[in-house]
Amino acid sequence: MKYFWIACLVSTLFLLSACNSQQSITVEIAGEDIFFDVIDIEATAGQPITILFENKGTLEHNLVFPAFEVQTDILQAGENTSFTFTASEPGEYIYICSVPGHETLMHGKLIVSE
Ligand SMILES: [Cu+2]
Repeated sequence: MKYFWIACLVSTLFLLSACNSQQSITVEIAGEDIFFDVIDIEATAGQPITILFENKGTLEHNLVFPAFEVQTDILQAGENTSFTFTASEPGEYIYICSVPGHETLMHGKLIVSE
């Protein structure tokens, strides 16, 4: 009988965690010369988003979400970094490389649904 209650507790906890839509996502994005290898990210509102950014090019690159005022430092070739933020409102948000001259080719879009 003791195991029955333990099994109930474990399955309840499992179901609760499975129902949690706020589980974080992690997205790996590489900066190349000169484009991002990922140009579409999908998330739900309130979901923490971790960006793992690596500069796989030979030029300097960074990654900026202007709407959230989050950005990486400008990375040299081979460097990587990460940051986490949350988009609380549904919408479409661009991300860019803000190194002068790169934005027109280096941009992507985060789509946040309800
Ligand atoms: Cu760049």
